[in-house]
Amino acid sequence: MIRRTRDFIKITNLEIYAYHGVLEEEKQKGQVFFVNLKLYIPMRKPGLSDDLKDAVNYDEVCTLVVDVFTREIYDLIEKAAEKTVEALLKQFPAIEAVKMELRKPDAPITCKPEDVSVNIYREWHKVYLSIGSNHEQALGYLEEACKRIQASLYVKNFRQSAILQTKPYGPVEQPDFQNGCVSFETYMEPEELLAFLNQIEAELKRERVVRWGPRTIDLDILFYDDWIYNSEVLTIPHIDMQNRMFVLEPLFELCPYFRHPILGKNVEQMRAELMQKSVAEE
Ligand code: A4P
Ligand code: MG
Repeated sequence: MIRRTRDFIKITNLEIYAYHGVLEEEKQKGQVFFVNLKLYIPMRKPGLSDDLKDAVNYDEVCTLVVDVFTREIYDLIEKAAEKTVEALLKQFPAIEAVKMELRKPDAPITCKPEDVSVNIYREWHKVYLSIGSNHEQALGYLEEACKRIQASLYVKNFRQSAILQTKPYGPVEQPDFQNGCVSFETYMEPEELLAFLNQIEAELKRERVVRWGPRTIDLDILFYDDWIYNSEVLTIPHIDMQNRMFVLEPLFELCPYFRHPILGKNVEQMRAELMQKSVAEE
């Protein structure tokens, strides 16, 4: 179970005059918005040290919110809220998650509710990927893929395992692979992350000629926090990771004690079991 802090800073009704809205009139005349924020930040350390450098400065938080909120004009308050939260998560690494309510009390609507607001919650998720290539320039492709992942605005704390040369797994005869694992934090949603990785694969001109066949780059999602996620396009944890030494070996370097949320075994145990199995089969 991934545990996040329950400590938070609360900012109530920060009033900002801005020009977001679908109607031309809203863009011209502007109106008042109110921002409510809950910033989830572990506060034990500043609580003990009494030192501002251990804390998130809420004056800086408010200044950033006003700046982001007034720098550009958006049709939707959903977008204005998203941009604000993204800036906070990026600018203040100590923030683990943000809850934001954006109120637009004078929204031009026919019936007159007391208030209208959008409410969003965003948090950093810990992700593990398997990366592999068996192209002639495998190492170059892996390096380039890692660079592109790290360059994303939505990624922080990127780590990479050693790259290992591995024998091809599966029924197709093909050259050896170079495999590794990476971990990072992101607030991309699972399918958004998949689309982001697919785009990197496409940009690196992956040739999908034969299933399991030679490829320039393959980026598979192993874990996304401790989520169990199943859809038509995505299965998390990766469906076959426990049977692949080329996954478990580099993953062991990054997170030996991370527990598979379905199998209930950590990476060290899965790796040991697979080793025993392959010895028994020899
Ligand atoms: N998909 C579902 N779940 C996931 C997930 N957790 N992460 C879907 C990523 N993708 C996921 O995969 C096909 C579709 O799976 C994706 O479009 C996505 O919607 P793909 O990577 O696009 O196609 P593929 O790689 O040709 O097929 P497949 O079945 O994913 O192959 P694998 O399982 O990736 O195996 N031997 C060694 N030593 N090292 C290797 O790296 N790799 C493979 C490929 C075979 N043998 C290998 C290695
Ligand atoms: Mg794949």
